[in-house]
Amino acid sequence: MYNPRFEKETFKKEVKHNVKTLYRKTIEEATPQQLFQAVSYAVKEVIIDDWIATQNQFKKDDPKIVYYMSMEFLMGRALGNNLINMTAYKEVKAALDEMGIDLNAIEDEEPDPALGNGGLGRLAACFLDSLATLGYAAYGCGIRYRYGMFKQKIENGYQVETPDNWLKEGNPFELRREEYAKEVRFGGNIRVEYDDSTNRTKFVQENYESVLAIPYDMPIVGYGNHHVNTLRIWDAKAITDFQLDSFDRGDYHKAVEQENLAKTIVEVLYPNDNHYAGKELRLKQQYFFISASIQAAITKYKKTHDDIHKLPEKVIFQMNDTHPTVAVAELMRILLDEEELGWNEAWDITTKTCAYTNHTIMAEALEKWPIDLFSRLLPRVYQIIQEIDRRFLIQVRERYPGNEEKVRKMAILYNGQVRMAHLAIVAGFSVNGVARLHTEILKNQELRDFYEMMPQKFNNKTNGITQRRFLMHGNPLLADWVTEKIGTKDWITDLSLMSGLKKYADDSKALAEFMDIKYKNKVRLAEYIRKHNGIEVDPRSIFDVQVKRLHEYKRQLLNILHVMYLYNQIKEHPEMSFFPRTFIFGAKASAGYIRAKEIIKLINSVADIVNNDRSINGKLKVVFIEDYRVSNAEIIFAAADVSEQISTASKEASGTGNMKFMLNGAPTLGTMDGANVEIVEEVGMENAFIFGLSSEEVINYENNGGYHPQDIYNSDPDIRKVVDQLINGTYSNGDHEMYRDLYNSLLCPKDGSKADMYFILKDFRAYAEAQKKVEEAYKDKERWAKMALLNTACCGKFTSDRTIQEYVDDIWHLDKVTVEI
Ligand code: T68
Repeated sequence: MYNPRFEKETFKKEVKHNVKTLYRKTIEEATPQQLFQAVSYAVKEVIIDDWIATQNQFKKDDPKIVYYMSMEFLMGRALGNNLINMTAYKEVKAALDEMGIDLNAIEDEEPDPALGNGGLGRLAACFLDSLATLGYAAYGCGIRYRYGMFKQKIENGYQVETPDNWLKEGNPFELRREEYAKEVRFGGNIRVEYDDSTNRTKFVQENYESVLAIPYDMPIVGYGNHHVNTLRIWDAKAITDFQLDSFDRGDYHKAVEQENLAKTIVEVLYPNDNHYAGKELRLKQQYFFISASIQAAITKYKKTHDDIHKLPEKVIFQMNDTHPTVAVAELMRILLDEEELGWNEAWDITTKTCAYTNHTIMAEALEKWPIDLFSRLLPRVYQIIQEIDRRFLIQVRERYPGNEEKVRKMAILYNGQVRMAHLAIVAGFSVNGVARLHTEILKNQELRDFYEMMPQKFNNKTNGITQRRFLMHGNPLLADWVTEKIGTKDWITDLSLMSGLKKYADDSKALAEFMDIKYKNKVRLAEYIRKHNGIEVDPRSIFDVQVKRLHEYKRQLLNILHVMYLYNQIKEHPEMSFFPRTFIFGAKASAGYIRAKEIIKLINSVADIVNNDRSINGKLKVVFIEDYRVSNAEIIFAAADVSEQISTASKEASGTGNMKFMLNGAPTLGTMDGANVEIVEEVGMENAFIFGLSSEEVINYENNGGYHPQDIYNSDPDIRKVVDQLINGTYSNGDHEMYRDLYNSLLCPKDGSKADMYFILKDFRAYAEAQKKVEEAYKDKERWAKMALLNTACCGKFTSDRTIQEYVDDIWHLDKVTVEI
């Protein structure tokens, strides 16, 4: 047993006790939410012991620590995951059963912490899980947003956003740690002082506004090893007036201003994925959590080490995209102004401590802050960036004498902007992409100049996902079956063992069992859909699933246009053989992304018409799952037959949903993009459905001004019919304007962009053919079962345990910690 406190009678007592002391109630009287809280506090009690033990072990071993700096952590619910990782899920479920409490129902009471948009935030969460499981010392550093990712409602087919007040009932797993608060300063001016006694120039920030950053710690429980790391997310509080400079004391105006700053700074997560909006408050958020986190890391380091020069031996700051990149300048500021080091010493330390991960090549996602805004908000940090840039450009000119074009292309400060990616590359010792193809594109296209000048910095770390959440928790039936078949539970921490399933690829009995589990999971999803959408879907139909953020490059539009095409085919040829299909979508659109919202409306309009057309005998169903998020994702992956990964080649850096589908036995229908390339390499071309332009072809077209979608429209009547249906009222109650913008985007955009930028019509036929192959394959039950099983069997590479081990080996060089209990 993991911990005697999970022993049935002990645990039951604990829960009863909590219900009594927290709510003055009995188990029978408590509401489900109260039961969730009481159970969670009982679990937290156990976690805390391990948490303390882990910290004590750190004190003894003094391991190198990675600080994973991220604006986003899309954690998902904690209760079930913590129980899984403490290997106590089944015991606790049984104990609660005896009390008449259903653990699953209790889990559903937990708000789904959604402090992230999509892949980038969820990757951070998977990484924390793997770091703790592998026994490395790590902190996640982020922001405790009062409101996470908005809740999505669909009203009349349109997305409506409502606030995600996730802290409403209190978060039982967090600890507020007021005593570790740090001050963060914004604005004002820098006074330069010369100190004769030390011969040093001092830079003093004055007339600034400041806030107090208060950390909240959440435990990150490793699997079965008593290792508990910390996710530290910062809240903001006004600095009360007695802490103001004497000059400002009693300045009412200033006091109110600081209250407001504190309140707004952590108010809400920006709901844009792969898009840079350039909002001042966003930059404040970035500096706020970075300054607090770096200060805290330095304080912690100095407690037990007296030589700041050796910081790189004990500390790594990994920057999750450019959002935390201000970290390099903040670290320089602390080393220069507070530790009083010289520039070269400070630069040496910084460039050995900071590393950068790139997650996108989409131009619109690149962070370029206007210099006037940046220098006004962060005057000292800006000065430091100027100096970094000045020194860097000297090197560029040395390397490329007379090549001012290079200087312009590579400068950090250019054209009135601070290019955050350039800063991250110049100051980081490592620059990594998130899938092999993505890293190659970075090296050969987007970051070519930097790669040429500093090739040693560039490396690839193909993303991964945690099997603890996405198989054990999300798909317990399959998890147990895998354990039985390969005869060990060790896949939980060594996913390469999944290859032990390969020997069942031709075993009819095993295949039938595998498909029976899939069927049960489809029934579970069908029930979810009936409850939440009021739509009946047939679990015997093919569940064809595309769940991810809504973005033009991810091409949900291609998917729904193809559904429209299939519907036309069925109507025109009622006699044609057609295997029943359920197309399932789930996607949030950024609140301001109009075209993405039009696509959601279109999907729902098509669903309305198709689902209510009795004449097609339910052959085709379309479902848009409202409020796609981590908790329902677990149910969706488990139930999928087909994994739609159909981004325009070169655009999806990696994708991680693709890996979750694969793990759960859903073959990929996709383009050769991101990690799809590596998925196919693992599972074999014959066990996936690959179609469409290659990334080279796409890049080629792009470099030559695009292509002519009109030609396809003119020559292919099926495609023309579908495209015309966007503006002939078929899906809009006769309204010809509702989808005009989507129609225009394909043929003749009004905003000056290229027609069909994402090659939807270009790839349409290839997609339709690949879909036809899916149907053929599915009709052959054994063949399909074999494909599905082989996907699960070949997914070993895509665990985040492997990814983290690669980061450790190549970039972080952390020490393993064994927590002694
Ligand atoms: C995703 N990026 C990539 N960005 O699109 C995906 N962006 O291919 C990759 O698998 C994943 O990162 C993990 O590497 C994002 O999710 C954002 O969410 C984002 C958020 C704010 C600003 C820009």
